[in-house]
Amino acid sequence: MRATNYLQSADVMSESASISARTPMPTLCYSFFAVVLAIASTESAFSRELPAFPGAEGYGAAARGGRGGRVIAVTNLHESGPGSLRAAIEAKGPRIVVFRVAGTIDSKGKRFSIKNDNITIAGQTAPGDGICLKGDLALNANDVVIRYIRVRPDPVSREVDAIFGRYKKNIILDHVSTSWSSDEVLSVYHNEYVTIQWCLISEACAKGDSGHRFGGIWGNNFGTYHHNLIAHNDSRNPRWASGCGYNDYRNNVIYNWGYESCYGGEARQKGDRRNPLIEHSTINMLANYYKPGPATRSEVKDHVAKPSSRCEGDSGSWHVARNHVHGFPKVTTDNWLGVKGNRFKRLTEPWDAMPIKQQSAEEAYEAVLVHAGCSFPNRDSIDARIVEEVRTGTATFGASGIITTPNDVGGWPKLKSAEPPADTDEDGMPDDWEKAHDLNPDDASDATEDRDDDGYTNIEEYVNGLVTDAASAFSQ
Ligand SMILES: [Ca+2]
Ligand SMILES: [Ca+2]
Ligand SMILES: [Ca+2]
Ligand SMILES: [Ca+2]
Repeated sequence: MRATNYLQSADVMSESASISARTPMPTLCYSFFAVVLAIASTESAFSRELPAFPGAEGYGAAARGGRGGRVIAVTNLHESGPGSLRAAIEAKGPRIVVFRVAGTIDSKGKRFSIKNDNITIAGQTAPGDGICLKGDLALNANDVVIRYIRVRPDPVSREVDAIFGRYKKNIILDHVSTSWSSDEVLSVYHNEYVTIQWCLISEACAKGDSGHRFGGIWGNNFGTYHHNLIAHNDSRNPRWASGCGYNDYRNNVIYNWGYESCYGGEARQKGDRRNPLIEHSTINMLANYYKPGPATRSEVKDHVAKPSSRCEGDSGSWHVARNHVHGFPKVTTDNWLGVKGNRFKRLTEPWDAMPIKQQSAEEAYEAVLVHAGCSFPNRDSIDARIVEEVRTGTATFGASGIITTPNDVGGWPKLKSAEPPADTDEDGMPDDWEKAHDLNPDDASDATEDRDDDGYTNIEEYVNGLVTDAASAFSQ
């Protein structure tokens, strides 16, 4: 099923084409149409059909991010001010954020909030050990592309989700590591056209001694979630939002949930503010890998999901198949045995979602453990430990892996910085890379040009080329 906004340009074009075919027109008018068609076609290729980056998959993949906008370099780790991440985030207009420094950026308890549309945050450009935000990040904008950062807030200051976003569209999160919230770790729901891929969602903390140690609320009308690792959270792994629309969840790894794996997915949201309302939840959960751990209560170890409804007619529609439930061969063979309760409608076939490069649950388990999270240039000690715990079926800290504060696991790891590559004209592309690609290291205007006319601007080619396309890595 294709989303309507992918089709707008095509619809306009076919309408124009049929008018021009039916109606004899003077040459001048025809040329005008040809130009309009050419522009419409370029616009379509540039903004909607081109993936945000090679390896971007699913409904958020067409997010434009900061393409064509200015390059803003983060040059220090300050909480705010010139050269800070906050200044880059709060800037207006399309922008591609690159990093000339690595380390932990302490927000001093003040939320990082993206309020202006069209931003790409290219964490993979950071030298050394890369970037960690010690603070929470809100996505209050459209066309957002975020790659290769860590978001680990201090949950003591107030109730926080590491990443939160609602009511927007065209968002893709790729290789982002999140942890240590006091509500959910990563909650992105009631948006449209969203992909969350190759992210690591772990170690929800508590507000005080008890409370919400939750993975996330997910569910966006046309949402894709694949190859994420969700580990060491009590529940909401994830919680599907009420009235979440069409969602496709594949090839994720879920480890060491506490008292519930996944639930939710009611048809309607109470007090829904969206217009038009979305009054269904239609959910595919395919080829995911469930591995209960030491914190997983015995009565929920075989739970793939426990769908919710609040009243008659409030059930969502679920298709659940080909998931592997570690230690439960019967549930692995017949996944419906792991879908608990009766508050759902069973879909015998998945809804027709945009395809991804799909693997079996067992293959996805291996790929996720290698690639998920902020794995370039290397994982930090938090993610490295969590991946090892998943692999060995263990937990090191807290109550069998369920923790209360970041102090339980040693807090924010030290991230080494390093000298960034020389970039004389400060356009985000290093001198050496520019020379190797016939660009001008003394002219910043070439960053937004497209030397090979493939739709990706030169600066995008530089930032995309730094990292492996994880999907291609396993499909070759
Ligand atoms: Ca929340
Ligand atoms: Ca340059
Ligand atoms: Ca240049
Ligand atoms: Ca190009």
